[in-house]
Amino acid sequence: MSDYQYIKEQDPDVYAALVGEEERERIGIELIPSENYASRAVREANGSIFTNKYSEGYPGRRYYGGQEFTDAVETIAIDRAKQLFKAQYANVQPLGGAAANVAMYFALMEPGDTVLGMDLSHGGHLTHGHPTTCINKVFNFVRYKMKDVDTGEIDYDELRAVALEHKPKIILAGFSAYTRELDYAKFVEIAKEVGAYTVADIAHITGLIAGGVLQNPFDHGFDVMTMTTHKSLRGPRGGMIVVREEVDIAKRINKAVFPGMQGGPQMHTVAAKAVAFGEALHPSFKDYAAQVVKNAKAMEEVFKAAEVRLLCGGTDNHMLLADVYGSLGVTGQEAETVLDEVGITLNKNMIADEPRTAMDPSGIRFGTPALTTRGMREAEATQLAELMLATLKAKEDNAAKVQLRQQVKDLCERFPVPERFV
Ligand code: DSN
Repeated sequence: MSDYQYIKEQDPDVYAALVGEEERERIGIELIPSENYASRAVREANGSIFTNKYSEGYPGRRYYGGQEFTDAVETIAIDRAKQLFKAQYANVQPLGGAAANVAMYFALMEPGDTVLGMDLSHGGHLTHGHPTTCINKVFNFVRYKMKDVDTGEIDYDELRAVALEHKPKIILAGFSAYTRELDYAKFVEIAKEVGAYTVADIAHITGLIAGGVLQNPFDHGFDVMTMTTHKSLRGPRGGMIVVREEVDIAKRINKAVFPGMQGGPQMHTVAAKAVAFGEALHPSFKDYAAQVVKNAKAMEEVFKAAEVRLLCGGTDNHMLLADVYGSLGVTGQEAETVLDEVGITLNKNMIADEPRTAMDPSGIRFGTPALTTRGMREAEATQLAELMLATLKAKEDNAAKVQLRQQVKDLCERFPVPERFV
């Protein structure tokens, strides 16, 4: 537990919200696959004195004085990021994954140029050019999809055909709701044919790549990776861009982040990134990453045994997508709400070729990064999946839900959120 000594004395309203969130996280289980628990050390750095400092520019090239310590901490973050992702260059200043993607687009393209990315309804992300986003007014986005939504196989023939037709400047691999490994070599092969850059948005799977359980797109020749730092990597909320080897790309990325898009970097977050990257370089992080995937497989088995349809037929990573409406007659929104009632937090999600609406879709998306941080293994992941299914079946049964809430709480209390990972 944190003490929040000064906030408690000075601002009881904010104190109440902080304590409430601590308790919510303590007695409930977090299955949103993009969330995790940051260590106490990461949170100390994130709440540190660096929030006081302006430091526009990069280490050794700043616009204001007094930078000896900001330079030191940003250099540590950059060096560790390069080591984690086998990159020659890293920009640790993006405020989040969306900011990282927008900066990357402006670094590699001119307005009107084309990006070929995964369709949102098949697992892509808003920042991959959804019509509602600002970047969709600046760049042209074309799509590829899965060939078979029940195996997750990407339609690489379609991807190549769209690339040949539209001549994109960027071919983007990556997703926020997709559960299979990608054929990165194939992306590179097609990109070479049309003269496109290859970019992987690895926001969800950062920790799995850093921990060596999923492939690193750089090993297949990708040019750039964008990411968030707060998901499976267990860092502070933020973004990052890494470049495999080309100095010219790295220079353009740096200019696009600052002064192109952002002002002063948030050095407290950069310091927290440095701490988190140090934790991810620790040998124990490999075990964590491997366990995340094993736990997801354990949950997959329970859903499969219950004959609940899983998109992509299962998972290779940390997340699962279940068609709960098609299999159990419970909508994604109903599932999210009833699971919240028993202390299991996840999100409703559209399934591929969704027949319902975005606000009340057919699916749910859930994953294992946070529960694995609590030290849970296959037995607990299995138990949680069983509790989920029991809750979905007990939708209207208040007495059953009270019991299920207690079981979730008991499990959480057996596996408290750790303060330190190394
Ligand atoms: N909001 C993130 C997620 O949940 O996947 C992506 O931006």
